[in-house]
Amino acid sequence: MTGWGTYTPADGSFQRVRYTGDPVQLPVELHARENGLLVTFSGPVDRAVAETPRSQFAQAWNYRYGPGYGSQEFSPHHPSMPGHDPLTIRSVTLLEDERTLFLEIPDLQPVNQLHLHLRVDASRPVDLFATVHKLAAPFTGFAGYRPVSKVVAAHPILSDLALATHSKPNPWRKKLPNAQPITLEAGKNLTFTPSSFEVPAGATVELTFKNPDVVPHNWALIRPDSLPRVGDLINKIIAEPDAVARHYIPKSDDVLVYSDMVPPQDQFTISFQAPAEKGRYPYVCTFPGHWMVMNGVMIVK
Ligand SMILES: [Cu+2]
Repeated sequence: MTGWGTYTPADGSFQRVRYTGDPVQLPVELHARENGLLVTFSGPVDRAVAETPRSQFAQAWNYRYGPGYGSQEFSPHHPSMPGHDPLTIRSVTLLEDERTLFLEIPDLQPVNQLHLHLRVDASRPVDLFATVHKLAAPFTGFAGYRPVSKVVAAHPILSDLALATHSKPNPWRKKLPNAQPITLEAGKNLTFTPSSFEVPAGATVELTFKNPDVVPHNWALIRPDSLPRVGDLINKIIAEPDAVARHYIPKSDDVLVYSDMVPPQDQFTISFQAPAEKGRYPYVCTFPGHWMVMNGVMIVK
């Protein structure tokens, strides 16, 4: 048992496992469904312990594929940020076989690493580590099932590959002469500060978007009256493997100008020509889930 992954000074080996006759409680099956996880144990599960949601814990993280060995652990929800995402377990149901638990986790998505810490009786909790490649159809065989419309995210490996092969430099990241400087910030509770500003038609604008928040945001200018259309595309974008590489910018003619996704405590400057046509041009953060509240308006006068 020396070599890769250990620091033992001498050779050793694992000789024999003998069943002592003592009760064992081990997970023997795991199935990922769109609305949660089915976990089957080798022996009967204590309903009172297992069905208490606080007995159970689930978290997830992703790795970055790269030329170096090893990877930091990244938040699946905020792909560029190190960290784990805890998963909310809405309910726990012990099925009729008294050995299978359904953990209802509406936010479950494909992830490189899923960690479950489960208590199913008075013995020691069980830790399970799995890679979730695909989600099967929702599990409906429990009281309280309610259908949810859900967009299943692209596999994290495909998103990583797209980052390495599809990333393009931002087309507006350049200096233009005689630009009117404008500074915007991500405010509290998914807002832009200011929530509107004016520019003369056709003016050259140098816009700096600052992000003092704790999650990533971006800034995208879109055509007048296109917010619902663009929002609909943003809602579906996590299913596209190159969404992260595209900074969550939807593929649409309605999007006129945009910044890259700006990590917390960072900023991004772009220069562009304001539209020649007067009007109210919405701007929006296209990070999934933000657009409905995180928007403002650039008034072209
Ligand atoms: Cu945002």
